[in-house]
Amino acid sequence: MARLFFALQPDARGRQAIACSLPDDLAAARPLPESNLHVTLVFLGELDGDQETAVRAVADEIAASPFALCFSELAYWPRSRARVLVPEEVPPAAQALRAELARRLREAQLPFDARIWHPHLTVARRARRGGGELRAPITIAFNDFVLMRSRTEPAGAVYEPVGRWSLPGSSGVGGVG
Ligand code: 2AM
Repeated sequence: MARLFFALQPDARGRQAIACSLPDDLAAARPLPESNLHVTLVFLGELDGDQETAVRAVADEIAASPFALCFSELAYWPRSRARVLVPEEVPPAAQALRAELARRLREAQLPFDARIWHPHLTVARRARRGGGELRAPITIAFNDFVLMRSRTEPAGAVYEPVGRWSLPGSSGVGGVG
């Protein structure tokens, strides 16, 4: 069994933009390591090997366009005690990617969290109210999406991409990486 979710992963340039724009004071005990930064597209949960194979087949069928997200707000979400980057707006291509994944997962009778999608990028956990503001809005281009595996280590969750699919019109690569 593996705990899996589809996500958007900022590339090196995106991670750099985030690092440059975050305030020094995040008001949080646990900033996320750069390698963990992502926007969840669809949370799947614990899947067995057959389900993971079926999920990969769903991803193979996706035809969606690349897009950019502009994060202008560093919010505090009290329920998850997280500091999160929230996009100014969700472009139609991003909504279409999420909708197509959800539709095909439903058709394949695969389990996923079907609640309304609130795209966000968590930058710190165990946070409290307060802390600094973003120095500048952050625009990140996404040319692919990934299947991420989550493992719980003593120091916190570790997320690892175990599959990558390019969005047409981009020069992304298939396979793991
Ligand atoms: P979060 O960053 O707001 O905690 C791995 O757990 C990723 O999936 C995290 O980005 C988490 O969001 C997200 N996620 C979305 N729905 C979830 C759910 N139902 N259970 C756990 N994590 C979920």
